[in-house]
Formats: sequence, structure tokens, C-alpha cells
Amino acid sequence: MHFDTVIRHGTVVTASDVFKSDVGIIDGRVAALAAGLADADEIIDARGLYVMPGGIDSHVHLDQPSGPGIVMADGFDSGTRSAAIGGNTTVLAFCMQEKGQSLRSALKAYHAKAEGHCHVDAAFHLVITDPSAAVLGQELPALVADGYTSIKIFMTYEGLRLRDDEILSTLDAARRTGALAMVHCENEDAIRYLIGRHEAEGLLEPRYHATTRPIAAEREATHRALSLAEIVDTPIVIVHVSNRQAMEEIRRARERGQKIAGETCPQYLMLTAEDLDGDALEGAKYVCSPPPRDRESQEACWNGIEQGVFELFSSDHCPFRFNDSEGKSNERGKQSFRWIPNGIPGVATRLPILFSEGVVKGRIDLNQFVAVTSTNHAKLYGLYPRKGTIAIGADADIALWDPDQEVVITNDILQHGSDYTPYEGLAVRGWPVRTLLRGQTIMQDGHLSKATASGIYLRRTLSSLARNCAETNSV
Ligand code: DUC
Ligand code: ZN
Ligand code: ZN
Repeated sequence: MHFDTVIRHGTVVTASDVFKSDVGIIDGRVAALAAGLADADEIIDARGLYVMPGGIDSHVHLDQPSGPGIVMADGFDSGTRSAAIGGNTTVLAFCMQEKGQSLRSALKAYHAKAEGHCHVDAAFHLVITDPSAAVLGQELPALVADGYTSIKIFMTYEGLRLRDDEILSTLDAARRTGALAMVHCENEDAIRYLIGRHEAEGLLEPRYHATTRPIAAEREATHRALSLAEIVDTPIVIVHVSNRQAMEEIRRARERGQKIAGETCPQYLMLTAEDLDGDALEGAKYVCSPPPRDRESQEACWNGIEQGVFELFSSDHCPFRFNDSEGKSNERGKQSFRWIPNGIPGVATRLPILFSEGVVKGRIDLNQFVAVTSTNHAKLYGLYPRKGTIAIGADADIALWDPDQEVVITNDILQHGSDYTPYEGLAVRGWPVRTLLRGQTIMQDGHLSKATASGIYLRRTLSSLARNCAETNSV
């Protein structure tokens, strides 16, 4: 057989296996897995490298409106460029509905932002902020049928958060249509109360972002989201879990028989609330929600990954510039933590951090690494088996990893739009040296190899978690 490309002499890693094999690629798909493949237009020597499914980062914010005078640091161009640098081949970003706006019109705007600018493949979760009868009864079913098969809802942020009755009606619609619902769990009323109390006492520095969003506010909302999901019998994903107590709510709900997925992120393994304590505004660099916690919470999140409580390890890339009046250092943010935009960059560092801290340090094995960074994202968000594995017929989305390469993370190598990384100076072992998207090399040795952005929009099937609950099986 003649191939377009053969990757030779590498060690293929999937969520279930590790084996020596060449990989033959034809028309952007894996066409053969065997020893001795040699007849190809292009031969890539992967001796000493792991041949892994490209990372799928299912929680990435790009080009989202973030409040008056605030500008997100990445659009689809720089955000997906940085994703490719970090060994990813697919990102799932958010399409944010404004109050009163139809989902179709929000999607039209986000497709316009993304089209022609993506260096990796992409799809959108629909953020529902206005769950009107028309949105839930007419738009959502039609959009799920069109391949927009996941939604996100917020329990915090005035203007975004849904009330409990709205959460119920939205989850009910999700179950009927087969959309998988992601839930941001923090108790808005408790947070608002604590912000008021802090401001009255003149406690305004970035560190108070963490004390106004305590673990109990996350744990309570997680419990409530799980209870509401139970009432309408709908599977949900609890996103960006930061601590043991919220994690235990997930474990308990599973034991009750609920269909739940859990997600955690690098910041909850690597940062603590003490990082928000820096001089002057320095702590603003680490302001994200939920906030980083303490060492015990970090250990709990590691346990959650090791024990499968978390199927998903995502970046929650939500980048703002630090030294910028439209970013972390905006005038109001200098006055009070409440105006510091929430979010940190991380799409390029997610995989190297988990590889180095998780695989190299022996906390997880290679299969778990692939599962929580790629395969599970594909299954839960309707991209499997086209994405998330190396198998005959799958897209040849592949990251070649040098397990021995040592890199000190600095902002300049990440190619995102932010002017800092929370992980500056972190030494990691293991690095993605080449990324192929549908058989084409898009990144090699830290450089984008294509002048034009070749990512496409992905229409998705129903989630593996939601599929059997849906009343229709239209996708
Ligand atoms: N929630 C997210 O999912 N990302 C960034 C900010 C937030 O609150
Ligand atoms: Zn969130
Ligand atoms: Zn997020």
C-alpha cells in the first residue's frame, strides 16, 4: 500500500494500549498500523518518541466578551496557534448567548470570529444565559440535530447565572434533546454577600478573590447542580472542580447512580490561593474561578485524576493580558479584586504539565494521560472515534512526544496572546515536538509549519454520556 505519510519506529499510545508500530496515513486518516511500513511520500522518523492522539482541550475560551473595557487576550488565531504548540489538535470553545439573543445569531457571530483562523479543529459549546421557551423548545433541538451537542450553564456571575427553576428547565431540555450540559458550580448569592462584606472592610487586594469564593460556595453549588440534575434525570459535567469536597459530591452522586462526568484543570494541581498574595497587583495573574485552593485540595485533585473521578483534564484557557488597561491591570481592577477579569492562560501548558507532573512522576500511566487529555473528551463531546484515538479510519491527529526533552516554561515559547504564563520558570520533562492535524504537520519544534490556518469546524454526534437519555436520536 502507498501512503501519503508514514510515521516510523515510534511507540503508539492510546487510552488502552502502548505498542511499537508504524502509522500509515492516507487522505488525512490512519490507514494502517503495522511494522515495516515504508512506501510513502513522506517518512517521519519517530524513534524514541511517543505517538499519541493529539490533545483535545474541551474547555477553552476565545474571543469572548468579558465586560466593559476588558478584552480577552486570544482570538481563534493566537489561541489555536498556542493549542498546536502544546500538542493539541482540537479545541472546544464557547459560544456565548447574550440575553435576548437567539442561539443561531450567537453562533453566526462566533463562526465569523473562528472561520479561517483556526490552526487546529474546533467546535462550540453553547452557553445558555437566556433559557426562553423558544431557545429550549425550538432552537436547542434543531441545533443539537445540527451537531451542536453540548451546552454550558453558570450558577454564578450576575447576567450569566441561571436560577434553580431555569437550571431545571434547561437540564430538562438537554435530556430531551441529548445535549450534554456542563455546569459552572459556585453559589452566586454567597459570593455577592462576601464581596460586599470584604469591600465594606476595605479588603480589596487580589488575594480576596479567593476568600470571597470559598470551597463551601463551590461545594454547595455542586451539590445543588447534582440534585437538580437528579430531579430531571439528566447527565451533567461538573467543570473545573478545585477541591476535595466538591469532588466528593461527584463521587456520591455516581454512587447514587447518576450519570456524571467531572473535570479538573492544571491550576488546581499546580497553584494555590497563596499565588494570589503577590506584591501589588501581581496576584491578579492567578485570578480565576473557582480560585486555586491549598495543598490538600491539590492532592485531592490528583487523587481524582488517578481514581477516575475526573474523566476530563482541561485547561479552562481564559486569557487576559497582565500589563494592560484592557486586561488584569484595568483601572477598576486596581481598586478592587472584583473587577479583575477571571481567567488564566493554559492551552499550551496543559499537556506538558500533566505529562511531567503526572506520567514522569509516576502518578498516572501513559494510557490514563491519553484518556483524560484526549479520548474521554472525544467520547463525552461526540467526536469519537473520529478524534481521540489512533485507530484505522480515525483522523490522523497525532502529537509526537519526546519523553526526555526538558523544557523550562517561559511565556515567549507559548505563542498565546497573553503577556504572562502562571507557570513561568516551571521545569517540565516531556514535550510535544511535532503535531499533525489530519495527516498534515502543523507544528514542529515549537514553530507553526503552515502559513494558513487549516483547522475546520467539527459537527458532533451525541455524547456517550447523554446518548441513551435522549428522546430522539437525530445525530
Ligand atoms: N468560568 C470558566 O469556565 N472559565 C473562566 C471563568 C469562569 O468563571
Ligand atoms: Zn466556568
Ligand atoms: Zn471556563
